[in-house]
Amino acid sequence: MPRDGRSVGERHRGGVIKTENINHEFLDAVLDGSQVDVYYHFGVASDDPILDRLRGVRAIIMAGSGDRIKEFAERWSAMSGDPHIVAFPKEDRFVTRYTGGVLFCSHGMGMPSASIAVQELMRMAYFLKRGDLVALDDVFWARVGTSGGVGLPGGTIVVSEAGVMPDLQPYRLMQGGLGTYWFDGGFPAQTRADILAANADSDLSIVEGKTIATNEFFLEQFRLDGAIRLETAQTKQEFLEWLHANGVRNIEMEGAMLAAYLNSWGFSSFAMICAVLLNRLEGDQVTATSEELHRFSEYSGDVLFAYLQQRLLSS
Ligand code: R2B
Ligand code: URA
Repeated sequence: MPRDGRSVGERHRGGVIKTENINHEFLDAVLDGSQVDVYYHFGVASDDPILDRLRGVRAIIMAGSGDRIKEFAERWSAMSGDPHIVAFPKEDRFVTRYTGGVLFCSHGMGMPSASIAVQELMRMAYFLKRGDLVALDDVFWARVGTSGGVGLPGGTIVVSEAGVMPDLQPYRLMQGGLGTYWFDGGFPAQTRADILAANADSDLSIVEGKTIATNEFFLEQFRLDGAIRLETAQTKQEFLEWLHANGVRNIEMEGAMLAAYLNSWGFSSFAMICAVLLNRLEGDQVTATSEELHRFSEYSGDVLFAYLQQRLLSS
């Protein structure tokens, strides 16, 4: 993986797990039993019998809130006809449910929290699939979330084509003296096309576009209603218009990292589906009623479940 590349999506080849980016030293020791992997934030470990019930996992679905995860699991249990819902005992960090071949997990808010969930879930997926890269690549990953729209009204659904940082560059990490490690922020085009096709009959407004992931809800999203204010109405407007002109359609707080980490292993099928809560060109405060917010968030669930149904239940 280059340390100096910056393309978004260019390196996404799809269909080929990149073994060189898998931490084989650690994860293969877990497979041969010489090492137990403690998925600390989920409160389970690789020698815990509960994980045997998850071996058939075919999709890993993440959302910010634990309540959402519980609702999703109930809905999928009914749709898939699997009456059993497995819950991990620890819920103070992330809420997890497994039913009908789908693992639903909350990830909290922001990339620091979500990166912990994603890394532990990738380790768990490798373990559950016993290091079989073909089986591993057959797992579909998604984040279903909320976002601020850039020129889009509340209720619009954005299927992300790339997850980038507020400077429109992909996610990257500082590596001490080694410089900056750049990731690929693209979301696989085929998965996006399949999601749109599964929702072809939907009345919802579903668009594709780039998504900005920020490390801050107020300042990095150029809000004027934070406790601290760095922008003017004019600089905010210029920023949002610059984003829009560059193909950005929504702003949230996890997508750039999610795409980066899943691309680093080369997963071929993953997506981010976000409901827009407000049009940021028209304001900063989320003023939608709780009924509207619930409805918007159901829309993103509808888009996800139409795809899951087609992918997992129709064959
Ligand atoms: C969307 O909404 C949350 C902030 O309100 C954050 O987790 C995100 O990405
Ligand atoms: N989530 C965000 O990160 N930003 C918004 O404006 C709305 C939801």
